[in-house]
Amino acid sequence: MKKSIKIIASLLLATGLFSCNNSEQKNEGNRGALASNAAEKVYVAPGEHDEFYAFLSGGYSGNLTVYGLPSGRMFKEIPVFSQFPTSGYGYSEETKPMLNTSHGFIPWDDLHHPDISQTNGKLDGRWIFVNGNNTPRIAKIDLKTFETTEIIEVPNSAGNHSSSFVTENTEYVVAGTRFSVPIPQEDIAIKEYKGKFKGSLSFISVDPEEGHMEIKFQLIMPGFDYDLSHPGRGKSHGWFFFTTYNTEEANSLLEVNASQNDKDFIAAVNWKKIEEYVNNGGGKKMPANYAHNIYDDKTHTATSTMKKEVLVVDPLEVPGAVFFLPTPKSPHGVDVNPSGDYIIGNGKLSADLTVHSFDKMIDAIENKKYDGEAYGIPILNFEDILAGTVKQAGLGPLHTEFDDNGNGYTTFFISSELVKWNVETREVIDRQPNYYSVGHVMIPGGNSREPFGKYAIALNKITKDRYLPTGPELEHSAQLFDISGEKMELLLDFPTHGEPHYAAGIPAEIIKENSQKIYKLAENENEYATLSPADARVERDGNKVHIYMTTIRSHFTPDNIEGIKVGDKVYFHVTNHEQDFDVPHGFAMIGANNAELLIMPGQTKTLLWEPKQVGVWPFYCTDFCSALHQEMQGYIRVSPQSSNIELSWSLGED
Ligand code: K7E
Ligand code: CUA
Repeated sequence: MKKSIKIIASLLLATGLFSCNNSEQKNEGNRGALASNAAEKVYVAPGEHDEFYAFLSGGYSGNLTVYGLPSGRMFKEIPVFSQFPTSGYGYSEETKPMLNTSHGFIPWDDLHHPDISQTNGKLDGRWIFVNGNNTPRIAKIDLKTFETTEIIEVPNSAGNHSSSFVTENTEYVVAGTRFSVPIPQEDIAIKEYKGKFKGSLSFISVDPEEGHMEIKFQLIMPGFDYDLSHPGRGKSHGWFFFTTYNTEEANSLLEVNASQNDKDFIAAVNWKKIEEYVNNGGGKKMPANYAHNIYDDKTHTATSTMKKEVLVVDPLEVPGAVFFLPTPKSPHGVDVNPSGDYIIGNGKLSADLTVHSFDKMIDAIENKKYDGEAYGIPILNFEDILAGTVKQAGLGPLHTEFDDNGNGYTTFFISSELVKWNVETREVIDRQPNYYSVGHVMIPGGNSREPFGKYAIALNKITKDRYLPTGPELEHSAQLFDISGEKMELLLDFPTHGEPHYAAGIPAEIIKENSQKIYKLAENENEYATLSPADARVERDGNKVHIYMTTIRSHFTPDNIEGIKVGDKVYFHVTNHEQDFDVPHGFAMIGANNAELLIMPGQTKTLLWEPKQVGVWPFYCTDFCSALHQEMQGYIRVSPQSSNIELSWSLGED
């Protein structure tokens, strides 16, 4: 019976039947006086600023987008895992190393979960961490410059989904395998999955000053699918919780075969205990191969280093560090409330929400209230750790976020609604439909000890008729709710870019004053910087030609260059001499096999061009920088390979 319910639910998920019902509910409660009230609440007058920043994951766009709340205005797309022609990220010579991996240059990923750095459980607004789901990586974005400054690849992992959440002092950012794999990788039959494939949970330490990431250790776990994770906080600080599905360890037809067990697990990891074990010499160094890419703000240049080993820990060697909490049914999100008392399992094939008690969990561990073990890891007895369930809250719970008044907000994908409930009493307080099929919900600070419970945004999977149609492909959609009252009030729909899974929000004042306006030219340490227009020049080194170029409104120095030959590799090292906020220059060269550059004031960037045809070829500035922007141009004369025309260039003095 239970089995068949699970299968029906999974069929619903697979076929998308649920969405038809939702279409009929549209535009409810959204008219007249109500609508003008809502409009006032989201209205940010021209020239005024929003109250919150919201960072939305871009899913398969590989990037992160920045919005304002409550207006829903998009401010920026920050390139992270994807090449981005708008700024030349991943195309310029300085930023190409950011996308290096053990598989070579990977210009894309699938970005799911942004999480902002914390100090004492509060958002500190220094960095935001995001995960690459496909080729397992974690990236760090500096919230001073809004630039990606570090990417670390995660070895022994596949489908880095339970990531990239931080502990309450940003001691660690974690990563967990969604797909278990042979560790180390080897050529074995897929049907040997059970018992042979393993999962890994990686704890990546973050330097408290500079933010540099290092893999401190990897826990090698049974071959389940580790779906999501969240840190303990307050009293449960020191623990980390990971959901699992496919505890059946099936290897095909997972939509049926991984839905057999009535309960899967939340893995509870006492990372402090393992940290101590590792600090005392525990664990085993294992050969590995993974990229660690760092962007330096002074040189404006990224470097990529291949790391050759990783420290792995067998959980059985650290008794008392890892336990399984049985949780119905194929839980997706695991969320910890602000006080750290409760661990919520969002069983995606269930109608109820499971709320585990941290105190009861500790008691069950101390008194060995076990219900068997899995690969030697104790399974705690379900009834002994359960605080209670939220009954019949909706269908298909995915994720829960919290406000600062003791309420949880859970998304229900199948019944397409956001449900507010009291964490202590587990009573449902309110429910609001989502248009359509909500995934995550985000409340600024909702994954910290101090949420800002004024707004929530629901991040929806299906858009259908919410906007003017744009052909078969529609952007996803977010819905902003006012959650300051007893009932949630829908204020605004706004389209998002890519597929937003999770998001992170923060009061604007925590970061806006620190936002950098320019790079100081005098501090530019780029190897190829030209700090004075008098030093602008062209140098040949075999078939490599280095052009040391400067820009200032509205001129390139040098502008006309002769003596370049077919087959040369021409490097344009462009230094922007502007020192005013918001005056970038662009640089584009006809026939370049990459993108333009957008060079910020005081910055140097390099474009590689390999001329293939004889002729005189123009370049120009791509950013409308002054009334004479159209005049910001120059020519390169390209001669045959055999020619002996001398290198020459004009400094534009005539
Ligand atoms: Cu639920 Cu990747 Cu967080 Cu999407 S995940 S919704
Ligand atoms: Cu410089 Cu347009």
